[in-house]
Amino acid sequence: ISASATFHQHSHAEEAAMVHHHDSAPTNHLKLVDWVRAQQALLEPDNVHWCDGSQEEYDSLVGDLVDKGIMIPLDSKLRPGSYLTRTDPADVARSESSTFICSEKEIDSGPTNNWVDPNQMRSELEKSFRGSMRGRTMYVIPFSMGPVGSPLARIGVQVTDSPFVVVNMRIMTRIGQPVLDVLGDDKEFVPCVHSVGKPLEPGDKDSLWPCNIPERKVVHFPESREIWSFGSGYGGNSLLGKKCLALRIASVMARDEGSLAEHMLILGLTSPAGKKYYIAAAFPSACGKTNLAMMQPTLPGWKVQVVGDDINWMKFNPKDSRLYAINPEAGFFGVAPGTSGKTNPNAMETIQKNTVFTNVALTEEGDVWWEGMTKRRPESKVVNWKGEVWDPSMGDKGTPLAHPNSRFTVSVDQCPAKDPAWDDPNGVPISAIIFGGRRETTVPLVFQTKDWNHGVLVGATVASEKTAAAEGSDVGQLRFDPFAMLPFAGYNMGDYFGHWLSMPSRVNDSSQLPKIFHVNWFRKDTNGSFMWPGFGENSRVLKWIVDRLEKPEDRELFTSTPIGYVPTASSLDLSGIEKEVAGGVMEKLLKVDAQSYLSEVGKARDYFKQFGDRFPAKLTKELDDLEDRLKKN
Ligand code: GTP
Ligand code: SPV
Ligand code: MN
Repeated sequence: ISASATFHQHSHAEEAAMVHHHDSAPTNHLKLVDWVRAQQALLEPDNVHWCDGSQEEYDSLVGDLVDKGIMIPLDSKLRPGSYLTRTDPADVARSESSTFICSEKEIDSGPTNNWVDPNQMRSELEKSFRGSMRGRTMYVIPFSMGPVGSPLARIGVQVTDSPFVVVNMRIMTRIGQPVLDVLGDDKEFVPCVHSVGKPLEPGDKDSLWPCNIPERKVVHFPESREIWSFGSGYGGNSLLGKKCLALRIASVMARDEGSLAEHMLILGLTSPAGKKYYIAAAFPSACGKTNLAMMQPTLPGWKVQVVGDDINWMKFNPKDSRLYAINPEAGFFGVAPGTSGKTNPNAMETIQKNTVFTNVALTEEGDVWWEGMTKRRPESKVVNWKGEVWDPSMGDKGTPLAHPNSRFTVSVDQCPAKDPAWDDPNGVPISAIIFGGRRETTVPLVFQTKDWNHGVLVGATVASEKTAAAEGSDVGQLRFDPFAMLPFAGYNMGDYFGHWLSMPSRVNDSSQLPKIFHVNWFRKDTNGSFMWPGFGENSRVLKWIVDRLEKPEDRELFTSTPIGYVPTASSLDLSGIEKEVAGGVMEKLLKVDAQSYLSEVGKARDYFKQFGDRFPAKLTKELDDLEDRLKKN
């Protein structure tokens, strides 16, 4: 770790305090021990607790949180080992406006990230963090992103003053002693500092969800590979292994190493003939990754198994030129609303026990409820996500009982559809990459790109209607979200496009490159209803993708259009849903309207201007070629 990991110079009094604080660190890693001591001196916690990751430790933390009323136990028969937590109503989603990439040069953070000069940011952090853990315990969480000891895994160490964060980190990542063992005496780790930002002075009463919204900031130093998060306890802002390390910092590491760190699910797809394919897919937040990764296909004979539902690290193997992927996480932090036995039965089974729910509603029976879990609201009293009682006589009024970004935290291990190779330390070979977003109009159900570079253009032009996964009043508005990485790329997005374009030059046999597709489950009709049934029915699209992989020469399967290869009406297996998509629905879902697409090209051109000379010329050429094809159409 660079010296900058400890921006704080110790005073004599603090040095003395450190000597007296002879906490027994369960490691001989001197840099780690030093770093923890430095954080202790800065943050001034009452105690330091090194997490061993054991069940006893988990149970004891949960016990305390239950005693304090922070975690509400659910009915032990209906939902054993499960809890509900309500956050502060102002701390319910990722806060993109307070997320920073503090590279040494502003240009390296790029136009799509917030940037503050690192020196200035360090002094702001110093002000916020100094003494911020007073009256609290500092937990030290060694964690591995990826199977412990895997050549593809990376290690982080997070200090936090939130026991709730420790509980969630234990579900979402691999933590504790086994990680310290791999770290040995001198292996590298990413230092992660998190504080809810609410020190307690003697006599202060703690709140159920301490946070500090006015001073909230989630800060990344890409060169020294550090993460500092202040003032929020919400998932993506506080579980620092997830978006902060596994995407923002890991994307920078991947750039430097020639690999990829992506906001993608990974699924294993088995055809009726028994052939298995691994597929990765990037959709923006709350646009269907968890649902696709856990899908129960409605097409007979097909099977989907989940490797990961949110983050994907990929690297080419020089031996076979194939792209191998691991899921760096060990849990799901999934969107609750819309999850039901009909839409996602595998998720429903996964969250039957040992699950932490955040900001969902609580029923009279002591179970959870959210919009879309059942067709109608419960027949009896419910406590909504804010802790207010609602009863059926009060009617619907359009205010949801669960927050639209309410979530469940649960381990992958509990998922009945987990892939046998989900935690294979060597990863799984990817055959296809899918991009997608929420698009009411214009974008067809599915198309295949012409080649890798065209695929990169399609990734770079992903646009999606905003969801509740990020704060803001602009839910539903269309925004560009390149590669679904807009909030997660840790460096200049123009360079990121260039990195993707460089992939073919990294393999000996470019015929092994994954094929690139784009999907859209979210087309709407004039009444505002979804035109495509989605969820398990998306297996029909996966089948077409496999057909394209297996029979690239089969002319019956596709029409060549300016935007790429679109299925012919007869090449999609619609058996059983013919009625649902009758009356011209399929024609609309598969139509490529050159005029609408030309307007997309214009918007993309404007959007790309901000990248200036960091924008790859190859991608400009791809865009020009697309425009030519559309004009000739
Ligand atoms: P993050 O965890 O935020 O990255 O989200 P995600 O991409 O994993 O999205 P998720 O699968 O949780 O889905 C988000 C919302 O979209 C849920 O309310 C789903 O019910 C809904 N959804 C997912 N797939 C489909 C689909 O095929 N059709 C429709 N209409 N809705 C879908
Ligand atoms: C997302 O917003 O893409 C999530 C949830 O997966 S969070 O971990 O909060 O970022
Ligand atoms: Mn996500």
